[in-house]
Amino acid sequence: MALERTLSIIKPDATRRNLTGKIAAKFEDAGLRIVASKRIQMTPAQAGVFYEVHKERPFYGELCEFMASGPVVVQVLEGEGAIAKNREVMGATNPKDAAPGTVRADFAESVGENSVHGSDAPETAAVEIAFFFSGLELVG
Ligand code: YYY
Ligand code: MG
Repeated sequence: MALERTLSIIKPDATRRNLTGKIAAKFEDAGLRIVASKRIQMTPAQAGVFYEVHKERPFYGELCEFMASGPVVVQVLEGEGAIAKNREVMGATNPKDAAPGTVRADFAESVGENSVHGSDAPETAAVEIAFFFSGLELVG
């Protein structure tokens, strides 16, 4: 398996409930290394650019408002097969379907406010990492 990097976002519902450390610990416990991390707050327009792939979906407006509703912690996670491993640690999009012990099973409030984002493929990981971080900010 290849050494990969993936983009993770700890979403506003989770930062609001002070869960940043508990969620980051799950990444580290799974063998993922946090090689970049920052806490920011997006505008709805910035969130709209990030989630542009979903712009035709009925939940797009709500999703952008939610992502801008409070601070988020954006992180780059590195490890063997990091993209799939992170998706495993996150659990299914809808917390009702998420496997026990995953971030979304333990912490997510609903399908919309589901605590974490994670890139879904090498191509999207590269685009999403570059959206938030410059090369100088990535320290392996
Ligand atoms: O990658 P992942 O976050 O697991 O799900 P996506 O299908 O990419 O959807 C992105 C984001 O949109 C999801 O995390 C919550 C929101 N969303 C929603 O509010 N309602 C849905 N039915 C599907 C997704
Ligand atoms: Mg997705």
